[in-house]
Amino acid sequence: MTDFAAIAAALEHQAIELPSWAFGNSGTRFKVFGSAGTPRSVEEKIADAATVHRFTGLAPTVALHIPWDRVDDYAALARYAEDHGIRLGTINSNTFQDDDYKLGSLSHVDPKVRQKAIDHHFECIDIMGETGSRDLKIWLADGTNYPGQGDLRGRQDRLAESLATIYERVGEDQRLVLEYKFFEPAFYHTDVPDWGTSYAQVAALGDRAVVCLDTGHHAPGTNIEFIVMQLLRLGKLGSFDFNSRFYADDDLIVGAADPFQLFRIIVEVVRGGGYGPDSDVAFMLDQCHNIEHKIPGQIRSVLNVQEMTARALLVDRDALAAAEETGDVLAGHQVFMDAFYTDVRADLAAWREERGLPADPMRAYAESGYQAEIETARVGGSQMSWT
Ligand code: PSV
Ligand code: MN
Ligand code: MN
Repeated sequence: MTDFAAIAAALEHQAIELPSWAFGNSGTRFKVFGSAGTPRSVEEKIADAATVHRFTGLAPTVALHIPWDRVDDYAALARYAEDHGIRLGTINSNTFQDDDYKLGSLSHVDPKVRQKAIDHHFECIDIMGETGSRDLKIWLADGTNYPGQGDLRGRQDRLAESLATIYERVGEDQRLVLEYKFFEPAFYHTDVPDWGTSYAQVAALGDRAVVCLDTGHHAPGTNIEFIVMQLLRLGKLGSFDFNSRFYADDDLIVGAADPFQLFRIIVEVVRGGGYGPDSDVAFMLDQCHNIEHKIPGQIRSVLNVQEMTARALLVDRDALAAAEETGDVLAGHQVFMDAFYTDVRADLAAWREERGLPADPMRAYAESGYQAEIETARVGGSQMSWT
């Protein structure tokens, strides 16, 4: 039995949620580039997400963002997704594109603004009831640009109160997932800047409140796998937003900037029980960019996650433990690096073929004609964009 054969079955459990916003036009603060074939409706975004799943078998759910993906009938939307072979997943709230939230949302000094933001989350929870979604994901743009602009402690207290009000509505089988980000759009301080703050806030709420770790939301040089270990240890790692970054929140293709970091992160996920049928840790992408085609960009990302998962599963745990126990620094390091350097691409291609999937999903997509089809069909109407 080859090493790969020993881990092949474990790969069956992999499911990576796609963000609906990855399929709309996106850009930078300088420009949003339009591109041919961009969805004009939520349904077209879902059809594109389903296409990623069809070619990879890795992305059975798609996350929605409200109000970008607001529709009249969510049950019908859920059926539409199912007809296309996928399901609706996490519901993301949005309190960063309304003038009322200029100085904050859930932490705002004005109770009327806080209530508006809370009501928006109630709407999201209602939607979750209709779509059958488990997770409400909250990322807040709340923060300040200047020392003296806001009372840091007061903002934290108001945030806690707002979150508690939202949490009361979260169903027994649902979760509140709080994402952190160290800066941007606020530049002096962010109200949920780091895993510790997110942890402190969700720990005060209860068992069904957990942390979302977006790999792009840390200062350069941060040891992200340590955070993964700690959150798993504390039972509070709810989900990942995978992407990669060279500088800040770049939202680039997963594993493009630092494949070794992705490996180290997934090694800790596996080590901490965050991978497999018994784990509640949700793998998601938060990758959207403006220069590559959206669908193959997502295909590339989910394949990169799968490839790194396979390599992480290949770590010889017994040999590693023995080396760690005996203080054999170089042996431990070698075990780790042997797994990282194992080329699993041919094995994964065979694994896919055995399951009726294309051996090379990137190529299969390129040859499928889907891109040309949507570029021809999707003319007129207004293309959807991130902002
Ligand atoms: C903003 O930084 C952000 O990229 C967060 O990572 C969210 O997950 C995403 O937007 C969607 O709201
Ligand atoms: Mn994110
Ligand atoms: Mn982000």
